[in-house]
Amino acid sequence: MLKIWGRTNSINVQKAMWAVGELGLAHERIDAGGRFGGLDTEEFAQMNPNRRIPVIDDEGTVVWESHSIVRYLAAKYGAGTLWPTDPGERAKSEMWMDWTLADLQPAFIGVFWNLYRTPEEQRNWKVIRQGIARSAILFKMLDKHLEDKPFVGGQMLTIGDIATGAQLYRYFELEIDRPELPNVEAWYARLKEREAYRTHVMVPFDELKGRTGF
Ligand SMILES: N[C@@H](CCC(=O)N[C@@H](CS)C(=O)NCC(=O)O)C(=O)O
Repeated sequence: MLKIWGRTNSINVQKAMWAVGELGLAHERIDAGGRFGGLDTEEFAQMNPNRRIPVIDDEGTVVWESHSIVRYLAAKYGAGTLWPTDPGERAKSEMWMDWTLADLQPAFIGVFWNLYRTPEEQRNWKVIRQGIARSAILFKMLDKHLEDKPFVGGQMLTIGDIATGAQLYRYFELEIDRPELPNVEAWYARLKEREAYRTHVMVPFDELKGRTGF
């Protein structure tokens, strides 16, 4: 059976679990990372030398890096749905996945870590302000992209939505300034209609407040 290692309040684990949920895959999730620990064992390093979650083992195929996991699961179990089979069509989603990894997530992570996970007296306000401003620019760009389509890759939910849409819950939950994002908000409302999104992404993260240890 498919096994997934990772705590439920990790955004990168959430992407893997959202894909598992959308694809309706039988699985076993094993708590790891954060207060559960387990990343410093030799067995874990054998699976992921980078010692991070998520990691999956699908009947002997081990994959780490959340976007690689989403791609693997979608390619294997979601051809024609999460995984557009035409390379050109799929590229429309893959661009946004890679953009999320390279631009959006790094911009917002500084805000989340400094504003939420760092104790108040240690917060770096320069990083917070810069991250909020950069996230606003990037979300405005995404908003423009979503002007004429319901999902990131076009008419259907795909791997692109999973990578990018996983960011929304925290972005909209934190008390920060945000620009007007009517199309992103409409997309967020569409994602919230999905059971797999509500179950695996809209996970309370209060346990992480003031915790920089992991
Ligand atoms: N680029 C990696 C990042 C993985 C990562 O940083 N995972 C974090 C959780 S979001 C982690 O393992 N933290 C250590 C811990 O939870 O103990 C991915 O997308 O999978």
